[in-house]
Amino acid sequence: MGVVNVTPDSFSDGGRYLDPQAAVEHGQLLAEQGAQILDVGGESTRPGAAAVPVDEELRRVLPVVEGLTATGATISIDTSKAVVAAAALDAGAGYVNDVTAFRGDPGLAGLVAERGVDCCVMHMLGNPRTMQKDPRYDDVVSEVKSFLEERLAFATGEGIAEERVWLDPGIGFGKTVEHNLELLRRLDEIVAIGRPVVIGTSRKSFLGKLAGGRDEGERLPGTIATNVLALERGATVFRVHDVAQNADALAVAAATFRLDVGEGAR
Ligand code: HH2
Repeated sequence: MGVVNVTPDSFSDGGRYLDPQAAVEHGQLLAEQGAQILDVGGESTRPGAAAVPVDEELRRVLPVVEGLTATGATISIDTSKAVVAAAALDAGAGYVNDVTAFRGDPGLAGLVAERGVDCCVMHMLGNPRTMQKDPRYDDVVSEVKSFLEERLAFATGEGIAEERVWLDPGIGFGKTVEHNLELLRRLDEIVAIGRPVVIGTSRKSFLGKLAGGRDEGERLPGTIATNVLALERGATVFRVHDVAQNADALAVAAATFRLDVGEGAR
């Protein structure tokens, strides 16, 4: 899954693809590099990010969803708003990625059910404005697992077919460095829920801290290390900014583990 951030303030590439044409070209490049899904988002979720009004989010993402759909790409819309998701699905998106796991907008789960599309529900402690302020768990893995099981039950209760739901432990969303590492170390426990697991470590700050203080552009080696470990523990979707390098690393790792990484992977 390649990240296409149409935002001025995303933590690692804010402002680079705010122009729709630049975002479409970037998405096309990621698809050529091996991304099977392009995750288009118009609202940053970085700690402390400002909320984006619906009209502005629509203005950012719709031309990009339309432009990338025209190239034949599979599009995921990274939003928590039902109005934005509905417009993106109308414009050709086929997948909804909601970092609030259907807690942000009461209409979103029903929309996903009605349209019969795939969705990703992610764990987050609190909200982006508060989540990194002293997050605490008794056992981060069992608490994230219980949350995802509860959200899966909620989604199916809203009429979404279970086979349409993917799960994401939400690396960096209300987690310390040690919480992120524990989730990666014991990712098999999340995989055991029985749904595909999405993992999003790409360029995140814990990788910079662990490598002695690397900034966003220098976190690719750490990203690859975590993705290879997550693959070995059963993750199947890797949300990344640097598709070419992650795809190569995952292809080699998958061949070594004798895993089938699916059609389109090199
Ligand atoms: N991480 C980000 C955004 N959306 N969705 C899922 N399912 N999993 C993630 O880990 C995830 C996500 C944050 O990364 P990015 O989009 O690059 O940054 P920003 O939120 O600042 O735009």
